[in-house]
Amino acid sequence: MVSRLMLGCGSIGHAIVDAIAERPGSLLVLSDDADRVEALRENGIAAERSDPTNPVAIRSVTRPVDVLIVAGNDPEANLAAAEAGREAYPNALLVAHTGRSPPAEVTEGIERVAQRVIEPGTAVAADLLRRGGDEGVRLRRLRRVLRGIEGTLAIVAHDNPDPDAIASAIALAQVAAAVGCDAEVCYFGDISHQENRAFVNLLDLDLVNLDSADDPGGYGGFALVDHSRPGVNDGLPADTAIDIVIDHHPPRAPVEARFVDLSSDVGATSTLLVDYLRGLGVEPDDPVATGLLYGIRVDTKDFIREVSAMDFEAAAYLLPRSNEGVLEQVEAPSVGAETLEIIARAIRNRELRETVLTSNVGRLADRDALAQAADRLLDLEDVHTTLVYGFRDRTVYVSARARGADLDLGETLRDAFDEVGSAGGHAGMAGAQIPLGILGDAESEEEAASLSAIVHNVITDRFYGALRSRPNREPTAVADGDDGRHACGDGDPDPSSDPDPNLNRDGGGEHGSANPKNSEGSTGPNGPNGPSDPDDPDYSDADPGSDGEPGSTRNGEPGVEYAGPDDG
Ligand SMILES: [Mn+2]
Repeated sequence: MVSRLMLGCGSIGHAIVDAIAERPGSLLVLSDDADRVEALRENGIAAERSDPTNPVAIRSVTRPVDVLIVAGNDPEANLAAAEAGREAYPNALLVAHTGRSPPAEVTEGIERVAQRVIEPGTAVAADLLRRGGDEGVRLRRLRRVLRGIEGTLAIVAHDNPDPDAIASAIALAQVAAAVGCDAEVCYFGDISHQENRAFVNLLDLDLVNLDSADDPGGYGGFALVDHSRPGVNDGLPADTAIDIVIDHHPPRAPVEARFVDLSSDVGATSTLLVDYLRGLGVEPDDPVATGLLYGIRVDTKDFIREVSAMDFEAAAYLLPRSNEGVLEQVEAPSVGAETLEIIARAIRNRELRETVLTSNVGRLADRDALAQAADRLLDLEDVHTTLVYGFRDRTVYVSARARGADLDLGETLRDAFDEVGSAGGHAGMAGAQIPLGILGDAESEEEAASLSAIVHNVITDRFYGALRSRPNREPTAVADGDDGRHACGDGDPDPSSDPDPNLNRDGGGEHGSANPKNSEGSTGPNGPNGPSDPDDPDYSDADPGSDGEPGSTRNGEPGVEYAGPDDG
């Protein structure tokens, strides 16, 4: 049983408490906030009032501690708690949250004492579940089981294995080799699908095709990947003693093995294997990385089916290590390398505030990828709104998505960006463009980085500012001084029926971005998945006579534009 001690309990702490409440093992929370302790106790969580930054107070907890979790909101307090926790329990696995907006020295200090660091923006349940300490315990256990195998370990994929099963098996073989365990990747049945065959051939994988008539007794141990029971979807005798099971399918019957990882909150077993490789410090070789990436893509249907934050992170990790050329030969990829790179960057740079995710992808080669990134990130758990942006050709491009009808994104983006550029779209899907003027001529990496930082500040300040002043899409009420803007969209959750949003604006002095190909026009019957990119209205192309547009009049004076006051 894992014994966990939490030091400080902010919003991340609560998320972790919720995530591990159902898990085996114990949890005790130390906090100096009497109200918080009271609230936790009312919810049946063991909590004590004590100073979480005092080693003596921490040590006075009279039970063994396997995992220490530092989870307050305040960065400095978290650093102090991490150091105190490390001093009190030198051998415990220390998982520490940096707190909100941590200064660099806090992050560095925490990285010095903690084995795992939870950075802001990773507050996704599946993530926390693993990072909340269980992962470290799991890694040690897997290593122990692998080391204990005498002879050769048979890593068995399910019958007629798919890429996820094959990739997971070869990845586990690499993990086994790294800890000194000899392993063979095996399967029953055929690899019949031509893409799967090409996959095995191009990666030059060494797989053993077993026959159920064979006696499997020659192996020193058995691991099952991408399925969980011997004799069910594989050719092993049902009474085979299993050492390791790693699978992402919810089991239909109890699973018995010395090591079991059944994490059904990820889209692919390959994602789980990425976690083991990273956790154990095993750098995946080229076929393993390529195979795992392909496994994730196939199992999540290119990141649209049952995809989790961990799948995206795993893909982002694998992408630079994998051989894109091989995958291109295996299939005609429906997501190009460029697009995947933008999506990966969007994942890596994501910032999450409650349910709103923003991400700066920096310099763009392909702006169509923005819309796809905004779409995909909306699949993340607990994310209701996404805003992804980047820049190219002296222009910042913004793409945003929302689900649920309580926010009108088109209006929000107009509020946020019309003053400095042009914006359009409807409730669930919107875009904006902001000219950078000469500021956009960043040539060197350094200039691009500082430009990226400026863009980040401007976009997030304006967007969150607009969100605050327009928190909800009220079905009937019209906010003071806001007359007209809601007139057409009110109470109508179906964005495709919104007429041209620009007509909502009263023309006096304020120039709507009169754009004939705005998103409403292009969503029509095709809906959000239509062939045209609905949210990136190309205002400048469509409207050559845009001199009067607020955005373009400021073209030449970006400094003034960005230093200017926010929307009042
Ligand atoms: Mn699978």
